[in-house]
Amino acid sequence: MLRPQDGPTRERRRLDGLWRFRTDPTGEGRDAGWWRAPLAQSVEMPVPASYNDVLVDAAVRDHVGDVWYQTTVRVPRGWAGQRVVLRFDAATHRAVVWVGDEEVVRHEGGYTPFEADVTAHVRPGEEVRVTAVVDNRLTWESVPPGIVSDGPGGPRQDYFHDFFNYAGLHRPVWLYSTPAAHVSDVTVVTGLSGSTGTVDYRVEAEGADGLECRVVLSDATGEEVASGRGATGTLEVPDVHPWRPGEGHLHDLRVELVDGADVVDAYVLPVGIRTVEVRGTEFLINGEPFYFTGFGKHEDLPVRGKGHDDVHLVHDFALLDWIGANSFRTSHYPYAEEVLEYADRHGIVVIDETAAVGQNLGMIGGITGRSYPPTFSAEAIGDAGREVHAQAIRELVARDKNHPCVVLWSIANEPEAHTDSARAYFEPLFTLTRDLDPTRPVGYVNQILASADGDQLSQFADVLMVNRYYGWYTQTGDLAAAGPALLAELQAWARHGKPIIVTEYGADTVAGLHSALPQPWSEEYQVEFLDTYHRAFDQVDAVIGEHVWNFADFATKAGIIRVDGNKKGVFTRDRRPKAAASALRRRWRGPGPWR
Ligand code: GCB
Repeated sequence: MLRPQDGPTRERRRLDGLWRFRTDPTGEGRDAGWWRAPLAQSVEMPVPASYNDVLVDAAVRDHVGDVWYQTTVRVPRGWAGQRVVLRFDAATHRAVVWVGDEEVVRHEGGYTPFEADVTAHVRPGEEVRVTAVVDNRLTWESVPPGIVSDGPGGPRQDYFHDFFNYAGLHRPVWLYSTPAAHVSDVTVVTGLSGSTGTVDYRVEAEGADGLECRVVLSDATGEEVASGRGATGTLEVPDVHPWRPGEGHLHDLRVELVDGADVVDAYVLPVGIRTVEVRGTEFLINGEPFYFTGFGKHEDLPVRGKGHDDVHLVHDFALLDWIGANSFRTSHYPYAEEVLEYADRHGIVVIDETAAVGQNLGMIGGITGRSYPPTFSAEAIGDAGREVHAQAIRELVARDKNHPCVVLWSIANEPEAHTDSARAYFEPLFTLTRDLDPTRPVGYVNQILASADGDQLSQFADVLMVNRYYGWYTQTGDLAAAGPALLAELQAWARHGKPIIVTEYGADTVAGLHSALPQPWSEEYQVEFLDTYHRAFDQVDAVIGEHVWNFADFATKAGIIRVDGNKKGVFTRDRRPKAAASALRRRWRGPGPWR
């Protein structure tokens, strides 16, 4: 699905701002038809933002079920004769949307966009009411999963992942126009052969019978470097300037549908020409070994929750640059497209993850002492849940396939991985991901219950991604024991003959808590903890990446092992560095294999 853009044949309008908002604790709005009139008893709610922390109201913060958003928009007069589309970049976790009195689209999944052709429901020059009901419930048939139960105070949401269940309209909402005959999708695959770059392109169009497709590739200076005709083809770029880590060099692919000399529709796609390949235990970008330094992140901010914000977008990337990080993982869901576009432009490498987190009920049962059904079973995540997961993968690849920054798909974080049922669940999902995108490696993120010998999913993965917490959840406070245990495990994984990225390692740390003898929770302990891990990584050739958990402190649900959220950030939630930040900066900006 193409991002809306302004151009000679297209225009877009952001519907962000203050919308009418109302929680619907009894779920009456769908029966009562709340979309048919101005939303009664509403308050004002900013879009984009999570709604949870904006108002000072526990009933909103901990709400379970539907909330309603509504705005009124005037469709530009100049769009007469154009196709008009309404697009939500995200609605967490599912939504139904009406324009005026008509339902126009419904969507499952909180982190990928959806849109509707609303031409028939709007009149250029006139106002129209846009209403969305957004449901935040997590069930066995959602990604991520959860359980809703009845409590004395109303429904309660339980879930198995370690970040707060923020919900709402987290990303921009757009109204945009295209011609009736329009470019509906573009796919590019890039290659390098010596100093020549190649761009295989495929254009899809709607209503374009009789029109010709023309493409022009230009360099950053705007100079044309290649061109082609037809909906598919290969462009060759001699003396190419590739996209590479640390240097987000982009070309522009201008796609046009033409009728003789008339350009009926035009769409411009930024293209980074680069290759990605796994060879033995190496991860190659443009044929050169790449070592990942960086973090697992979150979209998480005070008050805004998961609401996208350009100020923090730029600031987080500035901190990544300051510390010497060359990459991050979109733990544990697809991030806003603005984030990937920024990474494209700045040469930051991304591991792109689905929202499949918390699919490990054995582990959760071990932590909480509660008993759950087997994870991948008819009583928990069954066929319907897997289909939702498959659809989440389809939508992720469809959205992000053209981003040069994305070099690796992660189809799940820490699922159960040591059982036959896990293998049966995941094997088709690996196949699906490869079918959708044969050009990028695929992996999943492993948790310690599935050891190097017991894991049943790594056989399907191109890259091994492992999260480890020796010295925190086990050997707590005992780094002398943690180091050797970690090293032994990494050596065992290395026997698989695949590259290993340690996608999480970290210790909760209270900013400002100091201790001469490094004690858990102190800044000194976090520094020593990371050092211990780095010494082990440096002894295992197959380790080709280190992502600290986490970039910044983040909100979680209430729990006895969390004090005001997860404190494993190298930066606080308001992005102040802990002592570990300078230590990481010395390592990552020093002369390691990563530079
Ligand atoms: C993990 C999870 C991550 C948690 C982290 C922790 O393994 O992948 O979501 O936040 O551990 O801090 O416990």
